[in-house]
Amino acid sequence: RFEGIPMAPPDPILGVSEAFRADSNEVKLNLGVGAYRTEDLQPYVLNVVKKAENLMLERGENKEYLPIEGLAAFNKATVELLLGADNPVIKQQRVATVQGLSGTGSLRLAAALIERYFPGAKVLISSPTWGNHKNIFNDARVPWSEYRYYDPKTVGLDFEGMIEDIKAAPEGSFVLLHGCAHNPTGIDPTPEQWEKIADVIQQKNHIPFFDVAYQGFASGSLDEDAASVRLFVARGMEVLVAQSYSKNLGLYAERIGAMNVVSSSPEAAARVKSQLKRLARPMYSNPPVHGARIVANVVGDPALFSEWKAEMEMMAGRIKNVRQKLFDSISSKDKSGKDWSFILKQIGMFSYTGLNKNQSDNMTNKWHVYMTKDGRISLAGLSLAKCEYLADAIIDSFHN
Ligand code: PLP
Ligand code: TYF
Repeated sequence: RFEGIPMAPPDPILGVSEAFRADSNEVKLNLGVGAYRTEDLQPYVLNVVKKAENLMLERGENKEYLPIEGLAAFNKATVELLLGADNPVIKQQRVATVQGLSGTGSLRLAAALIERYFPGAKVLISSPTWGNHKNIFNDARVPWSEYRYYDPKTVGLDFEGMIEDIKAAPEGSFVLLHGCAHNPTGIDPTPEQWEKIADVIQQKNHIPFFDVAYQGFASGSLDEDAASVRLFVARGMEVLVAQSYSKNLGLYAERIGAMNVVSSSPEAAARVKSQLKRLARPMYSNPPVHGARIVANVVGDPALFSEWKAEMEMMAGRIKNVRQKLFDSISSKDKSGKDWSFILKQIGMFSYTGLNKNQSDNMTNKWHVYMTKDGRISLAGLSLAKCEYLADAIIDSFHN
């Protein structure tokens, strides 16, 4: 009976927003969830999204069910955006693409595929990683273990550790990689390091599994941010790629993304696609249409597409500006001699501050700065005007 069901713990990231809403102090700052805000700290709907929605209204598009695999125009646009329109694997029909329920749903679908067709295979995930990765594989009953990624001593990548752990994993494991703007650390491998990662993955017959949640948000360039994925695909490898449009098109609540499986032949791709559809059907039957149409319209229209790129650069640029201002504020205020340059080295939406749990608690309890307990702050939720205040809070908490 229901009386026996225990209370579930809150989500470590989305739970932060709940705590933020409950705080009545005016100085409060929500740096928990990775969601873009304007300089006035308001949510932002991209102009290209509004334009695409107007077009859709004018056309009077209907609300009939989509096929299980999603909107054809979206699936074409999304794989071309990821791999480049002239990528040979697309022409060779070696990619199985299905629309998914954003990044999370797409990852979950791939996890179900792994559980069904690679029983016992392990997924290697970075330590640390986005909190939901472990939940996704746990719920899909896919075993996972961690590879070293972040080195607190250098506040950088533990590249040697990463390579050793990938080498030591059982042959044929799946290696989950963040395509760009690693969440939560903001630290990505260099192009040379990506080559070496691809080398060991190939040697060990592992399967690379990319999570691409920030294409266009790391460098401001869609192509540059997909370079890691394209490098693996260019080697002829089989690759899994989950995509999300939550961040780069600001479509968080529309739940739009895709799962792409680059296979060794068109026949294998067709079979994989049929199985992805079979897995989707009893879970959610077919995906929502609204976000898919927005993406298809924006990517499919040259004028909207270039406007989107400009808006993405604007968003990425605003985050870079607050990153610089935060660094300037902290370095001028802090007299301890601590090296804060890691703030500038990290990329994407987040800064991984190195604040421990107690220090993070001090940020929230004393300063009303809401953030995750791993020391991550979302710079997308920070304004230039609040950098000085945040610098005071961080310095106080560090030397606390
Ligand atoms: N993967 C990573 C690394 C993320 O940071 C996120 C959050 O944006 C996601 C996946 C999935 O988010 P969504 O389900 O909103 O696409
Ligand atoms: O890391 C983040 O903040 C984003 C948003 O269950 C997010 O990826 C956080 C938690 C979650 C889903 C999305």
